[in-house]
Amino acid sequence: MLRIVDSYYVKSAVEPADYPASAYPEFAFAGRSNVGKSSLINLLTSHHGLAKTSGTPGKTRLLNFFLTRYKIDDSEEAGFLQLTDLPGYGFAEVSMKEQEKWRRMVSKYFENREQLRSIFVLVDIRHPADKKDIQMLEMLRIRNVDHCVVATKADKIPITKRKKVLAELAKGLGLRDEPLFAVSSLKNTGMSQLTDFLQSRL
Ligand SMILES: Nc1nc2c(ncn2[C@@H]2O[C@H](COP(=O)(O)OP(=O)(O)OP(=O)(O)O)[C@@H](O)[C@H]2O)c(=O)[nH]1
Ligand SMILES: [Mg+2]
Repeated sequence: MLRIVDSYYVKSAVEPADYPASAYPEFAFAGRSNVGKSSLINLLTSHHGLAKTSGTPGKTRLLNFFLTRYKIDDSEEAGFLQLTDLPGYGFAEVSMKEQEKWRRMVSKYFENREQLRSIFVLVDIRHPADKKDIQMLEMLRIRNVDHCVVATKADKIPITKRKKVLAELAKGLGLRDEPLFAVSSLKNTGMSQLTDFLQSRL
């Protein structure tokens, strides 16, 4: 099992020239504003406050890069991987111009980041499949970027209903062979599926 043992904020950037120069394997977190991207990064790294979280959607406007050190099973040997917190989309009060800026920033990232291993696309488990999420998945498929879908805030749905809700979500999002996980950052559930997924993509 993979465990993240240390994590640091490296920098924020918009343009590829400003991305961190290191070549460690990288994973990014995408999803609507407020879906829980930053909360999930904090939980995966066990580093409260690493990524800024907020009840106000649209806080993260840049690509935020984090460097982490991980260990596997009982091995003393450590490896490095990077996590990127992507700015959220679908925030109602954002102008067309801002949306276009976002689209350009994110597509450049997908196209230029060579060490990018996979994207975690986060969707709120309570909401039916959303057009913006479907577009994000299309954006990744077209560019051949590996990804999985993470249904967040699973604590908001009774466990007895979860399977049905996930099946509907998978159908609504048009998932093919993409893995779908359910997690709760609040209750700290589902995390090992995500670290297993990370490990499988290293
Ligand atoms: N109930 C519940 N609330 C959560 C969970 N994860 C995050 N939240 C709450 O959802 C809100 C948004 O969380 P963030 O992690 O800041 O969301 P984000 O996707 O980073 O948002 P942006 O940076 O605006 O794109 C916060 O109020 C969190 O406390 C969860 O698993 N369960
Ligand atoms: Mg955030």
